[in-house]
Amino acid sequence: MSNDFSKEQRPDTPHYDEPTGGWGSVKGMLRLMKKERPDPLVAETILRLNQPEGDMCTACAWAKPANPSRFEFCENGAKATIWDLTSDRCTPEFFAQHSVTSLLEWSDHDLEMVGRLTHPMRYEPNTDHYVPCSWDEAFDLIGEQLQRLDPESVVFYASGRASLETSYVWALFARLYGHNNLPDSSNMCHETTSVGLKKVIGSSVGTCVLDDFEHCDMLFFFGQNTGTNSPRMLHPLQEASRRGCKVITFNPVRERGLIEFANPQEPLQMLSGKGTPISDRYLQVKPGGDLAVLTGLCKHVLELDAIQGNVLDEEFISEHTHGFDRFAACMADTQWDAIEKTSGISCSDIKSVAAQYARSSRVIGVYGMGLTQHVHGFQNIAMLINLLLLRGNIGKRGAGISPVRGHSNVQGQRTVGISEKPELVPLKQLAEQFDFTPPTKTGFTTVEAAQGVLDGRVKAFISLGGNFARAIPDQANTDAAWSSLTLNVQIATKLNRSHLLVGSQSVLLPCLVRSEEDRQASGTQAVTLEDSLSHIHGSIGKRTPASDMLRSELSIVAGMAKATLTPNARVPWDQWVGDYSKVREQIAITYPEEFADFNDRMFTPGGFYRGNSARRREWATTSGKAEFTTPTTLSALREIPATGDFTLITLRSNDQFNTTIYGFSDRLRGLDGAREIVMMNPEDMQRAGLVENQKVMLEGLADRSPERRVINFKVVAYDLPLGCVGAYYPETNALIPLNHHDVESKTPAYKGCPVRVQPMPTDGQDATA
Ligand SMILES: Nc1nc2c(c(=O)[nH]1)N[C@H]1C(S)=C(S)[C@@H](COP(=O)(O)OP(=O)(O)OC[C@H]3O[C@@H](n4cnc5c(=O)[nH]c(N)nc54)[C@H](O)[C@@H]3O)O[C@H]1N2
Ligand SMILES: Nc1nc2c(c(=O)[nH]1)N[C@H]1C(S)=C(S)[C@@H](COP(=O)(O)OP(=O)(O)OC[C@H]3O[C@@H](n4cnc5c(=O)[nH]c(N)nc54)[C@H](O)[C@@H]3O)O[C@H]1N2
Ligand SMILES: [Mo]
Repeated sequence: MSNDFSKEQRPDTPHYDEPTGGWGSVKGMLRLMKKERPDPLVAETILRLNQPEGDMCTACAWAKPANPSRFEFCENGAKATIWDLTSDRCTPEFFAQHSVTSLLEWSDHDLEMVGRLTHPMRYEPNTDHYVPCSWDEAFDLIGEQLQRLDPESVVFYASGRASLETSYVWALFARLYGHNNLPDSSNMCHETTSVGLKKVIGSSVGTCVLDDFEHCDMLFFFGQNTGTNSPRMLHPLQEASRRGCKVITFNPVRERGLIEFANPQEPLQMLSGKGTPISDRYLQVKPGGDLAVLTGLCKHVLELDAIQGNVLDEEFISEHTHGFDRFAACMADTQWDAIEKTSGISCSDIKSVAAQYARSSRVIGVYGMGLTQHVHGFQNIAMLINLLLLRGNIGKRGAGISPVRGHSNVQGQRTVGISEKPELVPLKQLAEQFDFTPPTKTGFTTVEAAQGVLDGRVKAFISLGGNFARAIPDQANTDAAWSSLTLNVQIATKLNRSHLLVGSQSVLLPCLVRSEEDRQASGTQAVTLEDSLSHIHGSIGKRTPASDMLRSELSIVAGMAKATLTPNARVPWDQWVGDYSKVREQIAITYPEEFADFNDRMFTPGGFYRGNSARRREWATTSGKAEFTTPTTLSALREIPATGDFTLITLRSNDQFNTTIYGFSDRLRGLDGAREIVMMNPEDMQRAGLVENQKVMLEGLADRSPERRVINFKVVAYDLPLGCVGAYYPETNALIPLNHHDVESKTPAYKGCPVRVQPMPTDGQDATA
């Protein structure tokens, strides 16, 4: 199935006709305000979001421009802030009322709705309740346990929000203690990027900056849902579209944000309700079919060059790349019928996009989870790079590769040392700087950490934010294994399921959020983070903390480290907690190229750029050149399901931030009220004998031993390619086995899981999961 902008959404399926942004987004914010009754000063905080010397949004990682608009925030940034600054509290009294076992029955939404955690809590196995404890008690307990354990049996997981300062001391603590088990939420999203781009262009992050978005004449969007997941990016897209830049989108779902956007900051658009069209072509590729599309695009670019000449940037190819001949031969050998069949896009559509590409001189390739979360995610990214390399679209103004990162500091966490891959970290420098011998053994990725919990190799799990147990694949099977942990420590803001999967000892440590004032010995502290376009920004919180007992993430990490490690004069934890600029000094020593004069530059409007070798056309790859990669398959899926079965893509709604569920309205997809739904093409429904609202169970087929099922999901007719079903994450994570991941980077293949959809036996009454 393919369609371009002129084709409307299938009329027989639910959809949303309004542009993204507009009044709908204002209503979305107001609804949450009513529910959370946040700190009355929340409006002031929202207005400071992403402003120079303001508060850097905790939602997505999109760039913060040097000249921000008066309102440099979006619906989701505002929602994240309201969620953080709620007036509800999750207190010791709450925990006295509810046992841990009873809380396990609560939904993700209801757990977080209890409110902000207020006190450090320790699990009491005899009563099955969390009970309050002092910070010293918590740190002593953690230190005592960690000293007893083999460091290699301990995992330090980080969700991508914590600041550069906290992340740096977190990774240092792990290495001083003796392991590289530093998985990060990035292992579940853009690890494919970190591994893939590093291999093919020698830089693990994107090459674009905001200026490129102002000068490109064509933009590709592969599997990234801008309207929901990085809405502020719609501003440069709107500008680009108005300039006449062509936007071509490949996505199985017609996402509103990539179709039309009404800027809430433009009164005319708000009054007329008419937005700016974003995508010139919108092609509903089959899941995993991007590899075939990209093969078709490259093939036709090569064909056009053979016919009319001057299409390839031959000078760039010969001077800067390696592997062209083999790659070009493979493209020539691939047949169009296989490309059409695997992608679901017609040869003529692919050829016309390729012709547009051949006419454009500055092209950016943007992508998200639709490329990274696949078994052949690496090849997806390598193929997009191949397409860009053919016309020299890396390292020139207005061109490049632009992965859109997830959490607000996920990219930065990797930059300052949170990595399970020791070869990416300047261990020699750390050894000198802190006078110790850093561990050199490769640590666990996210799936290896989860596997370690399952098979008992992991004895202690320390979590800097996040909701690991709910975010990983194979949730139902892994849940049971957590109880065999010796220690589960969770640094968090709100209660979630990962806190309830208690081990012999479990500790819940409540921390400040970024918008709260962080007062330490030397006064109010600022923190820093890195955005998707590799710019570093300072951020200062001003709100009164949710409780007097809260501590900053940095001081919690330092507290645990002090209780665990033997003292080291080079690591003055108390001084660092008292004044974060001292940590930034250490970061600048470890990473002089990126962070020289860190303290002086941290409030540069628009952030300071940490540089990128590929952008300078210096290729830190094995061959010293940018690599053309010859693909080995046309589909990013491990297998195309047999007739009658489906490929499941797991989706985020417009009313969630990962496992944080704000509400039940997926407005931009025209869906409302429920999350346990499965979206299906009406023709597929008919063939399977299913009707709208029918209750079904989904069985994961990637590995059927043990059986992986979810039950009582409701069928919703939706405009999807044939053979593809969509359902929300994390409700369907139980269907995906841990070993179903990108071959190279181990990023879970959350966008390509084979499933069977079957009616519930008797409307759900007798089924067991
Ligand atoms: N509001 C909000 N913002 C967020 C988040 C959130 O949950 N809520 N999460 C944050 C995080 S951590 C991340 S990593 C990012 C994620 O942001 P995105 O990268 O946008 O990730 P997803 O929404 O999971 O999926 C993106 C798109 O991929 C499409 N897709 C699925 N399979 C395929 C495929 O095979 N090919 C193609 N071409 N497309 C496909 C889906 O239809 C969807 O539109 O967003 C961040 N921002
Ligand atoms: N099926 C499927 N699974 C997926 C995905 C998918 O697309 N499909 N996406 C994957 C991706 S891209 C990601 S990034 C992961 C997300 O995985 P995680 O990053 O582990 O999960 P989050 O839902 O972002 O974590 C939410 C929790 O973080 C805590 N928190 C919030 N703010 C703060 C803070 O400032 N400090 C601290 N210490 N804690 C805080 C709160 O307690 C909250 O409950 O999920 C992955 N799982
Ligand atoms: Mo992510």
